Amino acid sequence: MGEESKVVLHGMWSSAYVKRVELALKIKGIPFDYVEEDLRNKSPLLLKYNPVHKKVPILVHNGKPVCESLVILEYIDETWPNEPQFLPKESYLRAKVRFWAAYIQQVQDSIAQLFNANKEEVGKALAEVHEKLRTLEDGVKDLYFPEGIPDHIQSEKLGMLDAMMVALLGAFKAQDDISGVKIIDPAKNPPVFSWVQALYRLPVVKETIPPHDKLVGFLQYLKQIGFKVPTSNPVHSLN
Ligand SMILES: N[C@@H](CCC(=O)N[C@@H](CS)C(=O)NCC(=O)O)C(=O)O
Repeated sequence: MGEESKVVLHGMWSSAYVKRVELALKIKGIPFDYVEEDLRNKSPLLLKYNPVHKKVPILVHNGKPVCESLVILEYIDETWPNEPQFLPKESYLRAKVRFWAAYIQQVQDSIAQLFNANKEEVGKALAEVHEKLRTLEDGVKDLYFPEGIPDHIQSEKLGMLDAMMVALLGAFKAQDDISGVKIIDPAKNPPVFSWVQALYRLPVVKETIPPHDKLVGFLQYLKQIGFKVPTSNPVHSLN
């Protein structure tokens, strides 16, 4: 790859936001270098490339940084228009996918709240997550799965919502072990459960998700030190 098409991803191994970008690059077949950042000791490059939020992921393309995971996904789709297209061509459908991508982000925030909740709050927080997942199921059914959720999803057909789901539920699957609650419950959200299962069967997804035991250990450590899992609301972020 020539210097003129150099892609570098600055990330952190357990970050769901980073994972969705990593997955998008792999699905599109874009070669990239990866730089692991220590978020407790941010590198001068991280601060230079993302002086506003000082967060990862950051995609650096030919020396130019792009920040914010959803913005990065769209940038990738526009810059490398090969299949799969993450967003549909038709503008109304694009708007709908963007809407539900933002909604999945909100679900992710609710799941983070669940991890942060104390024993008394957990039941209510979990019910809220399941309710939001039901809303998501209803919303994406016609758009994404007019014929129902298939057992098998091809990686050449993955879209933006798949990337969001993998990152959201993949990383947080380990939270079931920490919070002692079932976030993706086949009894409560059968379509979401099937969707995630189908995504997990893809080798590209398997190789992107952090190792389960490592993630569980990391989340346990964070819980011990009273760390609040970041949400897209800056109030709850690592700072
Ligand atoms: N809205 C951002 C959120 C990114 C984010 O919260 N990244 C976390 C890692 S999971 C981070 O870099 N935290 C560092 C900090 O908050 O200082 C996105 O979608 O990219």
